[in-house]
Amino acid sequence: MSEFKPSLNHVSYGGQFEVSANENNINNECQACESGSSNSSDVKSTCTVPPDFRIWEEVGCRSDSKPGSSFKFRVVSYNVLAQCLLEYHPYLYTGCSPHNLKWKVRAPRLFDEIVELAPDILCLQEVQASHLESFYSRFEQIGYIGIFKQKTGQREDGCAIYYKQDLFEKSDQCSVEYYQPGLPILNRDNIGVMVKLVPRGMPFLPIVVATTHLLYNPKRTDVRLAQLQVLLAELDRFAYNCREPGHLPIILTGDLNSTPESAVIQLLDRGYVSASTFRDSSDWKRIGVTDNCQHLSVVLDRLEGRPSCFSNVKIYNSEYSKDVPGHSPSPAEYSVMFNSGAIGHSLKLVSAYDRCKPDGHQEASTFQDRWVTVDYVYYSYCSNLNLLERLRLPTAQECQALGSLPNDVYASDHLALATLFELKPALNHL
Ligand code: KL2
Repeated sequence: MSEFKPSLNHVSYGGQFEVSANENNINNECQACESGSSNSSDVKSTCTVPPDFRIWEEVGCRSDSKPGSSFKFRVVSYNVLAQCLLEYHPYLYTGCSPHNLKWKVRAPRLFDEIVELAPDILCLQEVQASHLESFYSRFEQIGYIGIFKQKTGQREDGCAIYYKQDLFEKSDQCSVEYYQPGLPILNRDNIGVMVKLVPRGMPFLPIVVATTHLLYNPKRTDVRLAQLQVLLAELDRFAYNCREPGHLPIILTGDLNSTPESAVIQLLDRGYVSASTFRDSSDWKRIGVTDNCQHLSVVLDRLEGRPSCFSNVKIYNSEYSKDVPGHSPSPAEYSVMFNSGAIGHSLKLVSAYDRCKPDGHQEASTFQDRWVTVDYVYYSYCSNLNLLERLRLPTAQECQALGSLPNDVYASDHLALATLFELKPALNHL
């Protein structure tokens, strides 16, 4: 697809960073830093982060694999706060030291924060397109390959996925535009991006990694749910393994701008949500996306044993829209698939984070009127993929110690999510 930027690995880094040791320090101890305010008085940091604020915690079952028989990799998802958005909404950051808001200060801190997390796959939201060459190419210089998809319309930021070149080979990629002309519920410029990665040394077990940044407007859960529906339909198609029918292991990350109790998260967690008030079925018939978050053409092709990679996908600007003669089902004939009053999906996803600690305290990844979780890592609940560890998220209460984000420890207004996965060969590949 034309808007899909080419791989960034050939873009040379041309940015300049004035990195002082102070700016570079991302340890959990806050340093006093100089205020950039006009009176240039020294402002002592108000952020006192406890040492166990963000520790790696073991999750569920430990690896029972023999050494060498499984593949372990880290996935990070991070909304890095586009500088242009920070500057469009300065009223959101009045509690921050002006020094901590400068891109010149935030960029090297973001870099160090991410390097410290050592992701093998890095999913980013709010990547400013104009910073790709001057900043993000630094990741290519240290061994990552990146793909980037800019939001549509006049939006200056987008989502990117970087992966370690020595660990993975990309076999396919796909971007998803949620904007669908003539559909009021899909009239916003958000996007998603996904990539099929083959671990080197485990070529028989590709994984699909997707990331997205859904609409912010707190009143428009209906739009976010519709955006997710389109993303899930594309994931269902993209992650399907025609050779061994079923989906490849999926890792879906992003800033969903949705709290755990929202309809968006209910759909992901439970696999269905009641949605009669959110839908106009004629819109969905027009783009051929069913109540089960699948392309109608893909469903019918699979039922009839045709490879769904050639299905006649109807969404606007799909990289996979194909005009396949004779393969164009009429949604009118399948009304029942668009009028059930509920939305479901069959991808069997589970969240890497619990959102609620065992003692009942809620986790938080950002501040939106209150400390809340809006960032997620989901993964396929399947025998091949295991979650081993995650970087602990603080509780909303613990976040009080952060003051306002970005601060002198965390360079964005979100906290990064970080996970360690293990991929094991299926029984028939042992
Ligand atoms: O919530 V965000 O920040 O994931 O951290 O996603 C959006 C918001 C991002 C992209 O649209 O820009 C921020 N008030 C507060 N924040 C806003 C607003 C707004 N009116 N509009 C956009 N954003």
